[in-house]
Amino acid sequence: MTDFDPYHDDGGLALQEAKPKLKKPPLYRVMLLNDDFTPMAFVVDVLKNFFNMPEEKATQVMLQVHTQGVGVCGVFSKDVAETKVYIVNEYSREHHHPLMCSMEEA
Ligand code: TYC
Repeated sequence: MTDFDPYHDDGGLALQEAKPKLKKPPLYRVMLLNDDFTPMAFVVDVLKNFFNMPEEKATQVMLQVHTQGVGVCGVFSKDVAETKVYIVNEYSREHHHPLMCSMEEA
């Protein structure tokens, strides 16, 4: 590959390759926080209905939150994460439960 190539002669100038400019967009973890009042069954329903978890997985995540204080519902693009947080918090508020959903960069 060291032979002279008349079609790709840089005339002695070293050309810097352009760096790819597009970075992958950041992802966000959506989490549920524990509290002392929201019924366990309500949390399981939230995980099933808004995060498409089957009953067993929803129960496992709910118990994780209950015992550890916080648990991950899923990882999403910023827009999707913001929407999930908003609709879960609205839904909880409408049902008079203090359940809190939040997000952080993954
Ligand atoms: N700690 C609640 C209770 O004992 C249950 C609960 C679980 C609440 C998960 C919030 O994100 C939560 N009823």
